Amino acid sequence: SRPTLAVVGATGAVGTVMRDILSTRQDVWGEIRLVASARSAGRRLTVRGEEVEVQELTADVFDGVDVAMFDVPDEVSAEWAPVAAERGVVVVDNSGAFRMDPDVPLVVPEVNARMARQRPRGIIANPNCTTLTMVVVLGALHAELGLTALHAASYQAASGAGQAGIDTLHDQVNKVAGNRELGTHPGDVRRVVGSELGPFPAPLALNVVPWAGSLKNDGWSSEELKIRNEARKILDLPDLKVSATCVRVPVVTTHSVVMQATFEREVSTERAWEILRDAPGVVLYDDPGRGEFPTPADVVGTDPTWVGRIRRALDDPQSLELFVCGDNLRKGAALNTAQIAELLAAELTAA
Ligand code: 11C
Repeated sequence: SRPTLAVVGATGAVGTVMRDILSTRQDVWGEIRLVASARSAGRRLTVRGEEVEVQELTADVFDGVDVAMFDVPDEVSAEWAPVAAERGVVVVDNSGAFRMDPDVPLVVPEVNARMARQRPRGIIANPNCTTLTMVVVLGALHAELGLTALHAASYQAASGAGQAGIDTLHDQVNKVAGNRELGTHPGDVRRVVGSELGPFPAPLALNVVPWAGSLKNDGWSSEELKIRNEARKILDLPDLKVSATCVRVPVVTTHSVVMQATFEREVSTERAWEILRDAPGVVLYDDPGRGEFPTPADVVGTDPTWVGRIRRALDDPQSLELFVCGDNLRKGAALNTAQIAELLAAELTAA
């Protein structure tokens, strides 16, 4: 019989995209159970065209469940993923709680699907959305060329900060819309936006904010360290040189990243095109003469990572410059989680 799936955190920004993905991908599931906090329990939500009542997150909700996808805050995953795992459920967790645990694989099916089979804690982690925006392209290039260093600058969408991020950006855009003066100086959005900054440390409408996550040692943000640690683990390159700067931009959904990737040997733009044209999960869209390069407006709502603006560095024949875009709620979160869960469903059905 088909495995039973629980979706924990079914009502958030990622949970909503998850229900859409489960309704449109090939259906490998028997029962799908929707689970959320007590506040949302009892709501009726649609998945696969059917209304399902949301159940409260309790230990008993996992009875009879084979696979559970978690999209909840770190502390909720830290508490509840082991509860589910103890009941024999395989958990695919999208929080940061377990990603760097050596007994928890961090899986991106296009790059390291085989790691999903080694899960001593019964938990598989899903990477951060900014890591996911980069790593499918990096994985394909690394397999052929040997990656030695990565410099990255992100242009992250508001929805990376969840529904509160989306709402804050829309509210601020409403405030600045049509207001060409914007205070004494043209573009002085802070005066118009006021103090309602939501989850961001500065106004986001008509602005860019070089910050995501929390402050860690020596001025690094948690998001920048996640990129480094997670890329190293997924690519199985524990000593990879990585430095990143994470920036929030006034885009609703789809993260973009500028990457400078350095390899063991000389590279060419043509070789990179050749590799990326055939890479699973990647769309090569790179013809600036015809205005062809990815932008969030084109990429939002799609599954692959899009890559363009590929150039060999003028001063280093071993380095490439690239621009990638990926829908942070799809491949960056719900889709990758669903892909991992599908690997498990195939394993369970074959057993
Ligand atoms: C953001 N990438 O855009 C973050 C959100 O570790 O899963 C996801 C945080 C995480 O704000």
